[in-house]
Amino acid sequence: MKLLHAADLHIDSPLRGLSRYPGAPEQEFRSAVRGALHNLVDLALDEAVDAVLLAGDVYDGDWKDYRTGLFFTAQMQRLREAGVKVCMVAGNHDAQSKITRELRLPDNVHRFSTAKPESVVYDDLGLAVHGQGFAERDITDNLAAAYPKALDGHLNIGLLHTALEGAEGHKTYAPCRVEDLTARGYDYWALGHIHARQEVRRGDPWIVFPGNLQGRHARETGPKGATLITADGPRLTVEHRDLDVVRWGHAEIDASRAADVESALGLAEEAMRAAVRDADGRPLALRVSFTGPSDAHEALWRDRERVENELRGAAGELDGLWIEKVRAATTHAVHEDGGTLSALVGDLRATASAVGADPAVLEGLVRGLPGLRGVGAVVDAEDVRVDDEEWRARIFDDAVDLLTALVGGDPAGIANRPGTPGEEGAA
Ligand SMILES: [Mn+2]
Repeated sequence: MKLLHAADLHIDSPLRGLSRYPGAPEQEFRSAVRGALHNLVDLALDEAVDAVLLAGDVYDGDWKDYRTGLFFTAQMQRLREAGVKVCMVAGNHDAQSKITRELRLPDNVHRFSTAKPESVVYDDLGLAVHGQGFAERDITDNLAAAYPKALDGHLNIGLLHTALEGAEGHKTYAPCRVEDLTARGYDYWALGHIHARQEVRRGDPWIVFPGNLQGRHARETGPKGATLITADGPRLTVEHRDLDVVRWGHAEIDASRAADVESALGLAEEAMRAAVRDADGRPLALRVSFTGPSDAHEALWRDRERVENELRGAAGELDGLWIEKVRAATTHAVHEDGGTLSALVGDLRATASAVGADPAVLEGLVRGLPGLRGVGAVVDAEDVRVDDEEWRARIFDDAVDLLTALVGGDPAGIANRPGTPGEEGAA
């Protein structure tokens, strides 16, 4: 028996965080999320899988119109024609209460109840799938604890959208412990919610987050796809398959090797070529960060706009490369108190990455800023999106870069430049 496990498709989630400029591969990125679902169905058909397991957040939220639902239905129809079953649960993004439009799905698709856990048994396959969807966005209950015991003589799969014990701030999403899952006696837990692929447990039972199907912004870098499960009796072989149509990457350039802006640009172009090779023919949105103590520090900051556009120009010579953003995160090469300074900058960056890693902490921080209160009324709402997790992350990155430069650089020179922080907010 073969199964294909995917999660967090987020169909028709808006494209964010990419500044448009001539030559950027915009159309490829706009259609990428749908393209990745098409790839998932292609893989299911090529591998002749028996069932596809979708562990929540198929949709990004309520449909703008029926085309979102029609696209998904058409893909499910392709699976139906090949006799492939589909089991799906709702997650926090597509919780029952959030989706106001609905379409009937083909009869090969089973959508699990959001009221209580249930089991679907395919006796012809010897497969039992247990699951429950999200009724509301915030599910604080441990759903897994109420899942039924394993069914003898079948391959048992648990389908669940959960943050597991997760980081602080994720506890609203059906939290549970690994022991709650292992206690059910299943063979495989098909989880969703965490967008980075993670094999929580590699057997007895397997517990897997497949990661999302397609990266959607600069924090979802690297290969994305689904997990193929091959069952030979009770023995499972589990493997990741890339299904993403476009890719996101981050090139960190050690600018300590650059004496000036020109040589920093040379290093960046080298890294851009390498990143394009790694993307394996896919369009790539690349963030370029200059880091480290550098003789080019001040010039990189002063000429940020030119540096960004030089790299955009250079990207035009490489097929399908979009320069998502250029970060000047360097420090002064030499300082009278170098030891203390680099320790300070190191400490600042460590604190920042701890805060940045937790969306809930970052949200609290941004919402607490007195300057943002009522700002929507006076600034174009496109520029300030306090409710947007991705926007908050970007504005935080900008703030950390600026602070690093102020600590390590020439405070007066930088602080006096107009519009320094957050100019990317208009992206
Ligand atoms: Mn989710």
